Amino acid sequence: MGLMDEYNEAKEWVETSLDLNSNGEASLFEVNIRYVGGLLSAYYLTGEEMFKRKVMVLGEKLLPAFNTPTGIPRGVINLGSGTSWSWGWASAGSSILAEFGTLHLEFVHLSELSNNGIYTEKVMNIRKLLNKIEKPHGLYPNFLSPVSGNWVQHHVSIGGLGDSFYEYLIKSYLMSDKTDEEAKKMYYSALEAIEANLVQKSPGGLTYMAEWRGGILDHKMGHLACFSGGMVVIGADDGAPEKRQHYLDLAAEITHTCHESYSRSATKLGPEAFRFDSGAEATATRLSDRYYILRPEVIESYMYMWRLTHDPKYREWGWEAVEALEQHCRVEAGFSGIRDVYAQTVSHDNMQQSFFLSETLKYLYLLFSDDDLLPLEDWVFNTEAHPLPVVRKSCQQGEGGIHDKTTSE
Ligand code: DMJ
Repeated sequence: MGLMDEYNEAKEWVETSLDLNSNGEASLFEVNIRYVGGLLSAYYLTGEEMFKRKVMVLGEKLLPAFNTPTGIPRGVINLGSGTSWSWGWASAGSSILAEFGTLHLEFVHLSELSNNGIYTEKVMNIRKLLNKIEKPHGLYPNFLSPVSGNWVQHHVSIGGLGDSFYEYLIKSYLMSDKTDEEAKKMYYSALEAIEANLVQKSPGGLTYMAEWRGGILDHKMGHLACFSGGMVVIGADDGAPEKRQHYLDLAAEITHTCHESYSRSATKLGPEAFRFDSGAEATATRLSDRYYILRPEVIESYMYMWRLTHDPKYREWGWEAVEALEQHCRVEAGFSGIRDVYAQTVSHDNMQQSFFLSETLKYLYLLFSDDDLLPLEDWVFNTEAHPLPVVRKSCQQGEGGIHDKTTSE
């Protein structure tokens, strides 16, 4: 973006003030997607060795979390002491699918940069277990025990707790220069199971992805699940040829539904969760679901849909979001989340989440940029929108490539 003063200030801060030894509770998943992903991107975009040194130090500090009987990492780490434990709120000490399933892209790059296969081994071990374990109706439940390696509950969601696991399957394939056949297979089988069990059409004709609780559908879609329009469209080309148009249509329908969740509110911003039951169609029915915390997922799908279809409506929808953000979320010191998207007079929550800068604004910027800015053939965005380069076949590590080495065990 040419913001060199801001960049230099941030670089100086990372160099002198970023504390990688802090004692306290940190989420392995958040540290990975925000810090590891951010540092890797900064390195790849600038070639500045300092970012590489920092990310190498940080990567090593994450490894103790994998010391469990199954190798499935626990959710919480202390970077200072190297101890790790499970989230208190996750039932029976379980680990969460979207957390241990959202490490692959960053860990492959940690192995690439360090020339040390340990990171790739850790994530391939997770994949091996997920491949082996029985899946109800081909679906992946959200909670798994890092001790027994069994599912803990049968709750399945494309939104919170599940979301980026699916995203990382197709992105692992794309980032491997389309060599990671195992990730490809897992992605399309998972999508088939999602379509067979979760994808629904509302009486008003809106396509949505419901949640699944032990076989019973909850007709709700979280804002988080709206990333799936983008996910389905980036995978449309590499599925079975006869399914290509179907995937393009599904991606467009989901993105349309998510846009409806915005356009049916007074602020033209979407709620945290919207429902399709008791007469509701893409609207929140509970007070507690009415907030908007500057999340990116809907705009993320507009960006991918624009890049892959060039239908101008995605830029129009993106611009509607820009206007709504300006009108309702801009405050003196930046931007703030709002407590109720259906109230004309907004109440701010006094919080600017870091994903607003790294994702929401970045996806908007890309939506209005030319396709050759971070082209999708060369870059894959991690789940926090930090761009990582495709690892070209000719550069992959080891005899026969990074993937062959670890899947054969
Ligand atoms: C981001 O931190 C990531 O996109 C994550 O995968 C889930 N959603 C938040 C932003 O909403």
